[in-house]
Amino acid sequence: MDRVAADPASAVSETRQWDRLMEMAKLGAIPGDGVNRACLTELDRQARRLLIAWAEPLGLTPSVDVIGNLFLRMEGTEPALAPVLAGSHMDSQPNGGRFDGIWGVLAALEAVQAIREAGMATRRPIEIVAWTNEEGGRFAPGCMGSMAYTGYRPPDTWDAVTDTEGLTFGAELRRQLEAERDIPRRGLGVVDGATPSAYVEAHIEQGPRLEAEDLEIGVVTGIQGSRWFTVEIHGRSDHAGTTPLRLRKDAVQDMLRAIAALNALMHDPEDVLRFTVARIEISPNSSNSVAERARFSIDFRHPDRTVLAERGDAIERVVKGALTTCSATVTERFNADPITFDRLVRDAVEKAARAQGLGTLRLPSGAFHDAQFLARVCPSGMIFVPSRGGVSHHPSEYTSPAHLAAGARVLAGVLADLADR
Ligand code: HGY
Ligand code: MN
Ligand code: MN
Repeated sequence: MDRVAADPASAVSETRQWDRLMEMAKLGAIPGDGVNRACLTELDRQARRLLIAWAEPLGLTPSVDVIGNLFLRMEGTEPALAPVLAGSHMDSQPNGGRFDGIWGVLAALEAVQAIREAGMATRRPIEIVAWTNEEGGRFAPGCMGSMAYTGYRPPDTWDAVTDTEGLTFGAELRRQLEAERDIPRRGLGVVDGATPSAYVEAHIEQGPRLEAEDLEIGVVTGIQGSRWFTVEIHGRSDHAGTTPLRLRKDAVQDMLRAIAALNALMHDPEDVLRFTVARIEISPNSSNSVAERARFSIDFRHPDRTVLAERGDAIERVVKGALTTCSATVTERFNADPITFDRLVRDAVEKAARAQGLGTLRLPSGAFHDAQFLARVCPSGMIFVPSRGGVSHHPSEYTSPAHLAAGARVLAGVLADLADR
């Protein structure tokens, strides 16, 4: 077919993409149009099988690596060339929406299908990827699949991490790999010498800016840094009725003092810094026994690596300085530097959006993504589409079929462009 005439964007189907998204949203559906589909669960495995069932008839070949990242490869005319990678994650938050992550995977499928239906054969192979455990909701931290794939952390780093049922990541990963033993295995990306030529991730904005400025496409300039910690306060369990306060080692009371001190450390009048405590576990968690242990999560983010270093490194000192009767252990779980995306992909996104006559906005991402780690090993970038009301990590998360189709059209144009360079 005449290559000039081939226009993959015009072969993108809004309906097909939307129908697939709604089909996927049934797997883990929760009230309010939400989704709860944690990584390495039966629901996750059903979603992966559904994706493969849509991809194989297109001639895409599935494979899985040692940490469960799932790949669907469309061969290029020059198979030996490094592939262009496109995708996102399929796992959701426990009280999540129908679009976070999964749209990026289905947009990649839609874009590759459109490239084929436009009769294009790209030089480079294109691989669609679904990363393992981007959210970190069931097993903290997030981005385990992309951190392992890029060599940022060894794949067995998190084997002993447990979920709220006490199941370990390592055991649940082995269960998943066993359940998918029929899917061909592959090496671990960059670690095993297979660095992609570029990576593109389509994702909902999860913020208000595109909608507020009535623009369809976000050309993502970079991602702010994130640091996650677990703080464990150790006290002593006592009888709530008989133990005088002066004799108590109350882990909850000291936790409150520690969080108040951290709020002071993290105070930012410009409201750029993000500090969140959202997961608290108390033991023995009984109303008439003084708490002997209080464990809480810290999610700390900022675009400036100096702020991340200075305030993040002060957390342990500030926590321990706030305690009156208990002791504490502070463990860092996740540390992702702020990154700036490469001009190559950024400009390709801008060019593809302009070719569609779409309005673009250059903006950084407040959320982290697997692209944050791919950016360390190859030219990477992201395409945002508007989120209604800027809402995400909530069942009411919504992006219109038209905006999602526009995003897939841009992704198709970017992939066709990069896969021919
Ligand atoms: O937490 C994040 O930034 C991502 O949405 N998982
Ligand atoms: Mn996401
Ligand atoms: Mn998310």
